[in-house]
Amino acid sequence: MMPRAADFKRATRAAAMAMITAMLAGCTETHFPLDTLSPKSDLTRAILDLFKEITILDSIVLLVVIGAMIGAIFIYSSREGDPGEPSATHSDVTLEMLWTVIPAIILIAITVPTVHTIIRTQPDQWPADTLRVRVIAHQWWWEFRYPTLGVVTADEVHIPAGQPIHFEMVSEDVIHSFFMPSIGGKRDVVPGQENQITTTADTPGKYYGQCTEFCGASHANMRFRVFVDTPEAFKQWTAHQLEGPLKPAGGSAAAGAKIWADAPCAICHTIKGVSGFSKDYTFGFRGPDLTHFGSRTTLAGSIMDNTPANVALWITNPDAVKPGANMPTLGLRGQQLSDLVAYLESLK
Ligand code: HEC
Ligand SMILES: [Cu+2]
Repeated sequence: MMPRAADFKRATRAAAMAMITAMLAGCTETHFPLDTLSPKSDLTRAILDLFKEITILDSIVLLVVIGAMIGAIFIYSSREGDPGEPSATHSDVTLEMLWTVIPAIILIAITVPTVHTIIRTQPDQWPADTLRVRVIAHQWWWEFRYPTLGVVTADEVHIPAGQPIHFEMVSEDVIHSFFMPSIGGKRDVVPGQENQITTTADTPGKYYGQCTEFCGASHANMRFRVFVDTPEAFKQWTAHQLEGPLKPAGGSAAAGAKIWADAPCAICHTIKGVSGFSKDYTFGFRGPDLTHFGSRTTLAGSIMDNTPANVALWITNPDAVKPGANMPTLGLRGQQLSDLVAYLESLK
């Protein structure tokens, strides 16, 4: 049976409502956290202010143009009884000047604040108390190094609120893009070049980030978290990260430490003071530093929560969790696997 027109109308209305609801849901922080409309730093506030200025300006232009068009339809339409074709105006220098000069003024009004914001948010010099964070992009995870503090971590970057942060970004392989909408906007990370973002986060909390330049099979699985800490919490976090790894007292974790010592994991992973490279060795580093792996909330490019079950799943078959992952399947199973997981999770 053919649906009646009324049914069709109702269905269309329901679909439109569903779409509007879905779009509005996109504005909430919890469901769709990569939201550029909730700035939490000086840089992202400046970008949002610019966006608002330009949107207001554009809306005024839109209203004027639509208004003029509707007005013209009512005022200048031909009426019944009008004689023949309307006359054509061949040239009107005043009009032509006007519609050249007005758009030029509008473009200048957009360009000046845009260039001003770009310059303001990419300073050549930054305050003396700026904290440097080196961001190294890898297929498909993010390494974070704090050259002045000596901390190395992966996929979860901690920064103190209220202090300027200078992210200096390099890539180990292909082009990636570092996108943390609430804290630092977006910038490409290009091999052989160092790009930067300087930003001061102002609100402690957990924020989300994502690689936004297609970089291969697991591009979509290359996420990260930004933890904006209070200055005290950041100090504590730093002090803790600088400590050596915790030594398991006994039980499954201690058995796991022995498995770690014999397994080939250390070819690619550092656990400071246990295995890995000398501290001068900075490149060719193939996997995340695991010295404090247990203190991270997520793993593998922040695509999973850091739970023993997920870590076991990861080690059993990284490629199944994350297509193309640059970690091999090493055939650990059963008790061996659960001991190793207990050891990694004990590395708080
Ligand atoms: C050939 C290098 C290589 C070897 C060997 C290797 N891994 Fe990995 N591992 C990686 C890479 C690369 C990643 C990051 C993958 C990603 O997120 O895309 C990783 C990620 C991890 C993670 C998640 C870390 C995080 O913070 O996200 C854990 C845990 C881990 N490996 C454990 C192990 C264990 C245990 C072994 C030994 C059984 C091992 N790895 C052997 C390369 C390796
Ligand atoms: Cu990427």
